[in-house]
This record gives sequence, C-alpha cells and structure tokens, in this order.
Amino acid sequence: DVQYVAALSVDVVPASGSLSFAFLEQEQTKDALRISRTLLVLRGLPGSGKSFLARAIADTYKDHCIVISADDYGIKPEKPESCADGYKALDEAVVARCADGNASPVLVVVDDTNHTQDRLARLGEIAEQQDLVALFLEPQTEWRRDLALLTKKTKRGLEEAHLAAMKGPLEEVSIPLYFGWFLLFSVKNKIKCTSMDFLKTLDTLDAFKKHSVDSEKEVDLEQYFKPAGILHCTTKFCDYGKAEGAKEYAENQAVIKSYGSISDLSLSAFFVTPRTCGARVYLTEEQLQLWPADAEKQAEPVPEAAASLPLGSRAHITLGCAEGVEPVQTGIDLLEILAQQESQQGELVEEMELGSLTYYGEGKWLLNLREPICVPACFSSIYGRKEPEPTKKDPEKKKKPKCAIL
Ligand code: 2AM
Repeated sequence: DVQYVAALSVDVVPASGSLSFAFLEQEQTKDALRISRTLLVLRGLPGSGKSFLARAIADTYKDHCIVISADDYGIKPEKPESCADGYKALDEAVVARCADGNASPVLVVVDDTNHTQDRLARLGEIAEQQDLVALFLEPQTEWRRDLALLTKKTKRGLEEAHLAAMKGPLEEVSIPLYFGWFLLFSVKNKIKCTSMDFLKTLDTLDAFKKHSVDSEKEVDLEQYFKPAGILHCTTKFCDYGKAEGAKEYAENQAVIKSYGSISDLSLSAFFVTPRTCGARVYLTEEQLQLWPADAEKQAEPVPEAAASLPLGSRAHITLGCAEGVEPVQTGIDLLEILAQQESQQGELVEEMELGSLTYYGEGKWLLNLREPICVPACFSSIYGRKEPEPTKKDPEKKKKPKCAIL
C-alpha cells in the first residue's frame, strides 16, 4: 500500500500549482472554450510535465479535446534537423483535426517541446489558417528548467547536454512577439462585415467626398485598406523580450493568471484615417489590469496631447492599413483623434444608424457607436517567423506611407 501511494504521488498527483491555468480553473473560460476553436501548443523540456498537463486538459474537455503527441510521429526533439518528415506528418495531423467537422468547435493540444521559434510560428500559422486561437503553454512545474532533475524525470534517456542544448532556444523564445486579446472565430466575420458596411457607407457620403483629396474621384475604401490579418487587440508588444518592459510584463502575475482566459471586448467606435482603419476597444477595470502603464507612450511618434488621455485609450483592433503602412500606426491614429475629441475639435457630420459620425480634419473620421458591440476574445500571445537579417547590399527600405486617396 505504501508503495502504491508513493507511485501515485509521482505519476498522478499534480505538483503544487502546476495546473493553475485559467482554462483549467475558470468556469467562464471553460464554458467558452467548449464552444470555441483553440490550439493549445505545449512547450517545455522533456520531463517538464507536458504530457501530464495534456492529460489534465483531456480530462477537463473530454470529447471536445484531441491530443497530438510528437512521440507518435517519431520526433526526437534533441535532433530536430533529422525529423523533418516527423514534423510534417505532425503538422498534417493538426491541420486534419482542425479542418475536420466544418469549422465546428475543437480543442487541439500539441504535445511537443516546441522549443524553437520556427515551430511556434508554424503552429501559429496553422491556427490562423484554420481559424483557431493559439495558446502557448509551458508546464508550471518547479523543475521545468532544472536539467539535473529533468534527466531523471524524462523517459527518453537523454543526457544533460541534450537538454542544455534545448534549454537555450526555449528560453530565447519564452517571451512572444506580442500579447493581446484575440477575437474568437464565431465573431470575426461579424466584425469584418460591420466594418465593411461602415466603409461602404462612409465612401458614399457627400460629406466624405467633399473632404477627399479629389472630390470628383470615386473612392473605394474597401480596396484602399488591406486586411490586417489576425483580428486582435494588442496589450503589449514584446518583440521576443527586446521591447522595453517586455520581461516585466510577461512575468506580471495578472498576465500569467489571465493567460488563456476569455472575456468580452466592448467595441465603442470605428475610425478611419488616410493610413489606417480600426475599432476602438473600451476596456473594463479587469481588462485594464493587463494594460501596460506605458501603452499610450509605446510607439513613436505619440501625439503630445495624448499624454493626458486615460489609461487604455489606445486599446483598438486594427482592421486594415493603407499600402505600406504598419499596423502599429492604428493606435497612434486613434490617440490623435481622441486627443482632438478631448478638446472638442471635431465636426459632427451625420447621425447614422450605427451612431454619430464626426470629422476631425486631415481625413480622420470617427463613428461613435450608439450600442457598443460585444465580442468574446481570448487573452493570448503570438510568435512570428524570424525576419531574415537585412544584407548590406540590400539595406532595409522603409516604405513611405501612401495617403493618396483621403
Ligand atoms: P496593432 O496592435 O495596432 O495592430 C504586430 O506587429 C502587432 O503588434 C500589430 O498588431 C501591431 O499593431 C502591434 N505593434 C507593433 N509594434 C508595436 C509597438 N511598437 N507598440 C505597440 N504595438 C505594436
């Protein structure tokens, strides 16, 4: 009996705190995830507790959950270069499970070390293509980075040197490109359609034509703005730890505790400028806990008048950018409009069905919604592909934003 209990404590009883994740503990999040499309990307060194975590997730989500384990595809994470076929087969299995069932709810867990940026970016791409929100998780076991202990725990018979070689890259990408709230699949189309309708209505308004550069020329705003990719509201741009305050943000208890949780974002306005098109997000007190204190000053150049705007003013979803404009511009454009709104510079143009439309000069329009639009979103993070280093021959050219139309 004593032996039996001892065995249990190793294999079955979770290490203290190691399973404290929002998606295992919060009822609201669990209910939402049961009707969502989610890719849980587990990462961590062999022996760190990934498979244990995978089992706990499978127990919680039962039939809704599918675990895909790298072990079943002959992947040897200590030798990733010799496992190209294994990774290809694993990715195909992930795609097949995500594509199965005609965009119905699904929770796919990928149990692998996922210690390189390349794998994280690839799985993130699959999630985007298949309309899933991706979450990147490392087991919270105390020994997860303790090489001596891990060699004892892993069943792969790996030496410390093997683990050490993986630990470097794993730590290098422990901080993502950015954190934010990612809109769930079920509401994405609704937001895209509503914003398209807004653009369509805007470019046919006489007042809009009057303020265009060439009032004789037809403007097609839907063509003018290129879609922004994954619909999300950035909280902290981390640049894999290189951005100021990134490490502190990633280690913040509120961020750790809320990671993977689902809450409603309230969209309170749509706006258009010659550079960008976006939706303003009105944050709740709870959501403001995840908002960095310096978010309003994070990107350059920030309009001076924006310094006095309340925390969270910059919260937005980029819906589209003009050719050659980076999405980071959307938040700056919003701050500029809000600063003008504060000093009552706008000209009320029209009461529309959705709300009141105000013009702020220089092609800047804001539609304040009569009824805010509520959209469920998951607090998560994202990894991008490694950008190739610019060569000396071909120095990085910054494209100048074209603002030809408005
Ligand atoms: P966005 O939040 O306005 O869309 C990847 O580039 C994402 O991070 C984009 O969503 C982008 O803008 C946001 N981003 C890029 N650089 C940023 C910065 N310096 N500060 C804040 N957000 C940034």
